[in-house]
Amino acid sequence: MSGDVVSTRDRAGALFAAAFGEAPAVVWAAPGRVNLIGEHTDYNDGFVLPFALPHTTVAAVAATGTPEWTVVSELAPDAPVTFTEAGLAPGAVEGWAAYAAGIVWALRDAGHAVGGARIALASDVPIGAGLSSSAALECAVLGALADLHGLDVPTADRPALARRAENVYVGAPTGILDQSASIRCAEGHALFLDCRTYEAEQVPFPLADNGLSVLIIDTRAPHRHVDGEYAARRASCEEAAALLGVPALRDVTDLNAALSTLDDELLRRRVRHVVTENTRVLDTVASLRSGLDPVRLGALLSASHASMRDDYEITVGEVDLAAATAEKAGAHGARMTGGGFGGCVIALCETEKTGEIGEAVAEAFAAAGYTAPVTFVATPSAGAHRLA
Ligand code: GAF
Repeated sequence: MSGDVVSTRDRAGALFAAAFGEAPAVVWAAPGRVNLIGEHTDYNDGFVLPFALPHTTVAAVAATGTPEWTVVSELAPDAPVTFTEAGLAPGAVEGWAAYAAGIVWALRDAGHAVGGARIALASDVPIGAGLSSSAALECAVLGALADLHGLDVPTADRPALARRAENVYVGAPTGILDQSASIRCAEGHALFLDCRTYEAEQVPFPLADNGLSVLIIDTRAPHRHVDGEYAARRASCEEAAALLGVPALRDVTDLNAALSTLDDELLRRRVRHVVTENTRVLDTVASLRSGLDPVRLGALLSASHASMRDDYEITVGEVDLAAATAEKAGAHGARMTGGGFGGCVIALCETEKTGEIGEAVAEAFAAAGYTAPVTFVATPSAGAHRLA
């Protein structure tokens, strides 16, 4: 995982030239993300606090004169996927190319006259690790096509448009977190987002100035039943909100009263996670606004992990072991990031301890018979932007 945007850009350009025999007209990059805190709160109209990774997906594009789109990826350089207007019915294109087709569909559905295009994709965002590789792809293609065809798509509208591609075209019932992070994050900052109003604040996150690092531990745990479990969590939240008579769980103001209203123990646990997680996001933002207190932030991260493990039940053995081992080895706090059921853990560490903490996790994984994890340090990076 290099995070090297120049080489990703070069690879996208070379792939474009090899596939289409010309140079691209426009090139965009969009990053993956980690969510510092605020998990499964987005679809409850709540709060999230992601930051962008230095790892990006790059989309190199050029126009065609006909309403036809051809997408090629370095994952399958010899198997470009072509679709016409007929292929723009949601679900018509499947696999990785669906995320690009979904963007064309969503743009056209929103009334934008997107002409045909050739698109080449290269990426160094780890795939299937819960770091939003799909949102990075969507947001890179969106930026590139908007510039290529001179479309007036305000930046503030882009996350919702990309989310529609994922929800309606691809059919994944996600919230607004990933696309917002990929488009709206700023270097050196975390993005405090209100997922109801889409109001956002760039919160300074001066890790290096404080001798701190966020270590990302990709547990490489295979995602298990992800789609069904994610949809089930959403359904539980909607059911609980209806029983409580509120538009969304974000509107629960008295947790104890809400818990005593609900008979179902499972719904109580789900509600407790969402409500306390929203509070943890607000506490994290309040804390960061007055400087970076690693002990306070670490405690919030660890409390978030416990809530995901015990109340929301979205962790697996690998992520629990990674978080617990990182803490034991000296991290200020650690939590799973992203949708769950595998994926990555983030650990807030003194920079000089990142190596030993990573090694401790690797040793614990070996002892448990788990696949070796991959660790790297991520600095809060820029949101989607044009490269050429
Ligand atoms: C996934 C989804 F895509 C996001 O919308 C969000 O719900 C996240 O899981 C959990 O916080 O990344």
